[in-house]
Order: sequence, then C-alpha cells, then structure tokens
Amino acid sequence: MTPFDEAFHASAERHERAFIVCVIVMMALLTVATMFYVVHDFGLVTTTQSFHSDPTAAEREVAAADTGRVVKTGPNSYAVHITGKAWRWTPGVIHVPEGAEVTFYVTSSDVLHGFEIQGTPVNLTAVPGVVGTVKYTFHRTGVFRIICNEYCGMVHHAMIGQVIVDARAAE
Ligand SMILES: [Cu+2]
Repeated sequence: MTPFDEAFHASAERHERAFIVCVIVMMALLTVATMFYVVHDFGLVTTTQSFHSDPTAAEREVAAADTGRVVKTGPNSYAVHITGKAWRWTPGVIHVPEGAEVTFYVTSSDVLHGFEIQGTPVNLTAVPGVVGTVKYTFHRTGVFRIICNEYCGMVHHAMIGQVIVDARAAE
C-alpha cells in the first residue's frame, strides 16, 4: 500500500461514518414524527374538550344535548345537534326562523361524512369521536339542502337533509 492509498482509505472511512450517523439521525427523527402523528390521529392524546379517545363518547354527548331538536339559546340564536350516520343526517329536517344565527354541532357515529349546506359557506367534516362546530345566519327564507360531500358508501348520494328557514311571524 502506498501512503496515498492509506490517506484515501482513511478519508473514505470518515465519510462512511458520517453517512451512517446521518442515516441513524434521520431514522430517529422519522420514528419520533411517526409516533407523534399516530398518537394524534388515533386520538390517544386528548388535546381539547372536543376530542375523545372513545367515538361513542361524542355520540353520547350529542345525544345528551337533544339530537333532533333545535334548541333556542338566545333571543335570535339557536343550536342544533346533528349526527351523520350512513346514510342519513339526524335530524333530517331542521326548522329555523329567518335571520336566526344557528350553531351546528356536528358529529358522525360511523365514518367520515361531509356536512355541507348548499348555498351557504357551511362545510364541515363530520368526524367520529369529534364534535365540530359551525355558525351561520340564515338571512332568507326557503329550503337549504344538507348534503354529504365526503364519499361514505353505497347510498352516499342520497344522504340529504334540509334546513327550512321559515318566515318570521308578524309581531
Ligand atoms: Cu357521504
């Protein structure tokens, strides 16, 4: 071996070691990042009150809060608790008066559903185990269709509900 060969060999070995260290660091970062997302996606960590590790807990919460009824929460505000389940929204028909500010509490008891009220910006994913909240003020009377915009199986296209905005009675 010439002195040149030895110097080359030593330098190649240093590079190889540096590479091995890089790979170990990258694998460690990947492992940590994966664990972080797995824990969050599977709800093992509860970060806010709206998240539950048990999907049925969210269902019970909505059920306990009068699913199917429009609850008056103020002079001009209403709350509706609504559950998506393949393939219907419960309640399926919601009556609110014109000009009412309505807060929707939305969850799902099986798979992901898309809670969309046509003709409004209301668009929220109904997630099992999570109660999502969205507010909207209905300024005109008429029938607004609630559709599911997240494919959820065979009868997804027929998962249609209604928000019926009634004219205010003369005072
Ligand atoms: Cu759907």
